[in-house]
Amino acid sequence: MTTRVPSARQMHWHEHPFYGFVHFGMNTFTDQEWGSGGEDPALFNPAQLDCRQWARVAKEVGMQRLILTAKHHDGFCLWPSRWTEHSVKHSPWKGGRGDVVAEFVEACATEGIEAGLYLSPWDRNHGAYGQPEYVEYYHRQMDELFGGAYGKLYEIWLDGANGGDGWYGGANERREIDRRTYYDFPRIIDKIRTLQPDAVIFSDAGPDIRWIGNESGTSEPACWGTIDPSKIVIGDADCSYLAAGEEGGTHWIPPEVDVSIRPGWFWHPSEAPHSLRRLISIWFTSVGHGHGLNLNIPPDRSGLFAEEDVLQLRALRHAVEANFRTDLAEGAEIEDVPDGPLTRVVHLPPKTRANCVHLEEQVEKGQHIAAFEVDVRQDGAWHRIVKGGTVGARMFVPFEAVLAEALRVRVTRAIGPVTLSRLSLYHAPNVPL
Ligand code: FUL
Repeated sequence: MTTRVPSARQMHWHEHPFYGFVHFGMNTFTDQEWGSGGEDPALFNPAQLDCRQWARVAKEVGMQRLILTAKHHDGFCLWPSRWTEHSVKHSPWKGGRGDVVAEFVEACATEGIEAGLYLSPWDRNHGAYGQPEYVEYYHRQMDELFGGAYGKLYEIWLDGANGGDGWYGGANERREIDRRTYYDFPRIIDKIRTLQPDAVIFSDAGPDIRWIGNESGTSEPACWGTIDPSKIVIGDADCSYLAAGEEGGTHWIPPEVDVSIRPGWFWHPSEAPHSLRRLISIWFTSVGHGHGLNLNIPPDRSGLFAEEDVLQLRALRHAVEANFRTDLAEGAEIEDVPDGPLTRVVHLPPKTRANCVHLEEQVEKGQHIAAFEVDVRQDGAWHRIVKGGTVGARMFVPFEAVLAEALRVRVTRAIGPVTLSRLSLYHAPNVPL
């Protein structure tokens, strides 16, 4: 079996590329991004917490999945872990008898979306952080969360961040770990595979999906789903390698674009959601480039998605729907002409107005297109409008609107047999130009 094509688990993920991150926890109440770990659990008190609202909104706007920060770097656990006192069980929320993770997975199941969890390896609360004992603690927490008590999970998000200083049981010091060896990621990944075989595992290096290399929602138009994971140290990755992938890389580990709808990952009273224009642009450089879009919506202190965030999500959904309602290539005469690895012509009604082409390769058979060009024919003459790089699972290419009588896609370089399984054309009202 070749490792250069998607597994069934990865294909499922490719088919559902839009999902949401939920950064929620102690930081929501302390107005921080990275809590030190010494925060008082008494501060956690979301008076109206309603995971059903999160799941309902996600479902309504077309997200397939939500991923909750069960534990962020500050170590505060949103479930009553047996292995620490730094959790919801010492908070006033529900008199210390609540379990946000349980409510979250149940809400996702009720709304018919998939649940995933983030469990930060870096823990600024734990006194043994940096010692082998902490790694065993992390394993016990994986057993609690992934071992079946919370049901089936669909994505496990392994964070690479490791900033050094923290509270660490009151020591208040800087602790360095060896990023290559301390966590023993292969052992962590084996455990997740055993406990949650259907979950895609995210980290800088996969094994299922990789980081795109930035948190701003952007990506390059040329990008390979393949990389060589042995070249990556989780938490110390070469971001440009992650962004480009590797032509002929050894393993299919496509990128996830993770980005927040607001400047921060956690909710802050002074921040507002990004403009619709920015969100549309993020959509094009994530879903539109064949990657996953993990769009973070941070619940506020009441425990709900903020109304202004919900309005932006709905606006994004409507903008995307309006863009791709009518495929101008549907029903058109398609002709393959013998020129290069593949040249396909779409004959259109005269003066068809278009500004976006949508291509897909059948990645089950491998990603092979390395360069392509799009031309239009006007009054009998061909004009090039776009030069592209890779195609992969999905590639939306926006361009200045043109009037055309035919459109031609020419694959100019390929590293294997070309299968253009989709060629659609739109006149999209919301393109980022
Ligand atoms: C990073 C973390 O340091 C941020 O706080 C956030 O959780 C982001 C998704 O991942 O590594």
